Amino acid sequence: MSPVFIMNKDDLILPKDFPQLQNDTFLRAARGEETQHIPVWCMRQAGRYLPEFREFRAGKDFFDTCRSPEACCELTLQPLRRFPFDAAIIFSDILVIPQAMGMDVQMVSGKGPTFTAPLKEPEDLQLLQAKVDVNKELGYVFKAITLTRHKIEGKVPLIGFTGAPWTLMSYMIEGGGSATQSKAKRWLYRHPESSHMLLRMLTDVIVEYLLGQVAAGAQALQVFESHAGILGPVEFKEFALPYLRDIARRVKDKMKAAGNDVPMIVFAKDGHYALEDLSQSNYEVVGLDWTIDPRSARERTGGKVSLQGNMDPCALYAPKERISDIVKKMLEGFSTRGYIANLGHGLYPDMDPESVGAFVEAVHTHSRRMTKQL
Ligand code: 1CP
Repeated sequence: MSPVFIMNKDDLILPKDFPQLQNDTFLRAARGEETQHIPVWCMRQAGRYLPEFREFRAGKDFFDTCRSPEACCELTLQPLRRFPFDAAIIFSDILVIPQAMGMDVQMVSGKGPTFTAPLKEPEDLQLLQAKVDVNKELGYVFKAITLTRHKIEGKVPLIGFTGAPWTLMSYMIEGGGSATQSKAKRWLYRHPESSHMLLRMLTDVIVEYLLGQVAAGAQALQVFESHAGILGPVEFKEFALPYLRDIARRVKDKMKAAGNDVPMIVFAKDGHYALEDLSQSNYEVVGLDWTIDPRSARERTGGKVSLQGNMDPCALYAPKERISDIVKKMLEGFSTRGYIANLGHGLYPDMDPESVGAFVEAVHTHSRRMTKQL
């Protein structure tokens, strides 16, 4: 395993003595190497479907929790105590970046993330912090990653993450969740130059943020373009893809120079129209939502990348035996090499933890059988 380094303020590279990794299945699959079983994790595996999560979070402000390294570490570890996941994802949120750029975001119960003053006009960009000192503003995430890397005791790799520029831009303009994203899309059509300016600002912060996460101990990175589906192929090519590519290229260049090149995953939800482009964007892994057929995803990506996904999260409402059948079909569709099992999006709060256990077990059991047959 390659050693992990941390850069201090003067860019000196110091080794960090994390516990030895015991299960590298996820990292091997991300790089397209052979594995004895298919690795599995779930988006939102740290979440409200777990009673211990609800109990821990009760009465605490969401972003206060995000700012506490100890709380993030505990919430990241909770799902690992229950299920034999092959990777963990650091507990945090994509909206910490708009906060770092100076915007006020609150998590309102029953409503979700809410910006007190969303961006209204291009002039509002001047109110944003263009040069963000990520160590100062987001150092709490880096501390959470370093702490969790130690506390995870090398059981599985730890994934760091970020929101992608378009997805973050849409929240910053909409001021929260939205079905149509019409305020944000209005900018794309009415103010294309300012849109690009904002997307470039976000890209610069994201690159530094991801490098900081790797320096802190993240062993893989996932970029969430959760609002890809609201764009069409033309807008995606202009306002999302170039920034996703720029992020991967810049982060990869710097990681290689530092001798610690971790795999990167791009997850563009509902972006099936962009699958070919995404598979040629410098990411080792393309994450898929459930609207894509596994076999056609393999064909369209031409074996160039590993794939991750993509069971419909709602399939977890099915009886356990049915979950096992659905998983088996999915694994056969992707085949065992260069594949990481996951859901096509996050777990919902009303899901039964036992069904999540059945999902993980089905992936491990079926894939062990499949790899033995090869
Ligand atoms: O109080 C709570 O617990 C609120 C629920 C919750 C949780 C558990 C939110 C609010 N964020 C999170 C944690 C979170 N967010 C993680 C943790 C790690 C894990 O997955 O286990 C991650 C990776 C995210 C990323 C995130 N936040 C995304 C990208 C993934 C996706 O869902 O597409 C997005 C879009 C957000 C914004 C957000 N944060 C929370 C909510 C409810 C939302 C969506 C709001 C909306 O658009 O309606």
